[in-house]
Amino acid sequence: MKQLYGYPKSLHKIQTKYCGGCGHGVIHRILCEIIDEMGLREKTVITNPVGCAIWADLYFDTDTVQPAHGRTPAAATGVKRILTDHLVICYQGDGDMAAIGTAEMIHAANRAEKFTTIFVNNAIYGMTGGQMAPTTLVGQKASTAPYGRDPDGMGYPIRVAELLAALDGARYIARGAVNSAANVRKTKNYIKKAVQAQMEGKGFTMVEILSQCPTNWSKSPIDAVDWLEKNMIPVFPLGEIKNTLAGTPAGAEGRGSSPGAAK
Ligand SMILES: Cc1ncc(C[n+]2csc(CCOP(=O)(O)OP(=O)(O)O)c2C)c(N)n1
Ligand SMILES: [Mg+2]
Repeated sequence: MKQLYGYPKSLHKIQTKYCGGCGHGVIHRILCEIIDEMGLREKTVITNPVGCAIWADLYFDTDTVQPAHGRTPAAATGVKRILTDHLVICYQGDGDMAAIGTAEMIHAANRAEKFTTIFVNNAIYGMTGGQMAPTTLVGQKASTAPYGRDPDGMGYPIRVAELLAALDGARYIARGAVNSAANVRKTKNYIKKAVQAQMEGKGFTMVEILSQCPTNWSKSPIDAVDWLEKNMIPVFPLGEIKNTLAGTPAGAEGRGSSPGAAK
């Protein structure tokens, strides 16, 4: 009982600032459960994004860093390279990661930086009032796409997990969702695998998480979880997209102990 309904030690017991039905709070919770289960609270640094999770340091009872918009992978790189035995979590939204921070994310993954990215894909800029994000679905309305996203001129939703999986430095890439209890459990397992891989010194790890934003989707929390299931999952399929944790990283063959080879 205590395990189910108690508070993880790594999560501050404060009133949430997130809107009703928002997925960020659930994601914070499962991340904190993992940090507690692995006994890593005193060794964790979380780099917050600019976005709705900018207040993450209010919730996480761990060390945190607040970099500029999209620059969390650069900050996480610096922290992890100095504190090599620490768990470093790079927490980002879709605007933060896949728009303004595209360069940082791609190069951090390509350099096989040994931190774990939690990428919260709610298909919208939540904090700033519902502008179109790189992950907004075709036809989905946003304040900057009032008639829906039209690929002619606005492009297509970016599948970040698949994009990063193409890079040799990325060792573990998975996509989960927090729209149902079953998906929350699976997502927690993905994060746990990524965290374990990081603590074993493997290369870049990322879990993309499809997450509800009822406020900016103009939906009730119940309708939002249904909408995610019916509309987002077909575009962003769930599961492990890449897992080279057991074997030799693709592209690393023959490079021996070259500093470029992802471990
Ligand atoms: C340099 C800079 N440009 C723009 C902004 C405005 N801004 C704040 S949050 C945000 C987008 C956040 O969206 P996302 O990363 O998807 O996070 P969410 O709120 O949806 O969780 C933007 C554009 C900013 N704070 N700094
Ligand atoms: Mg977003």
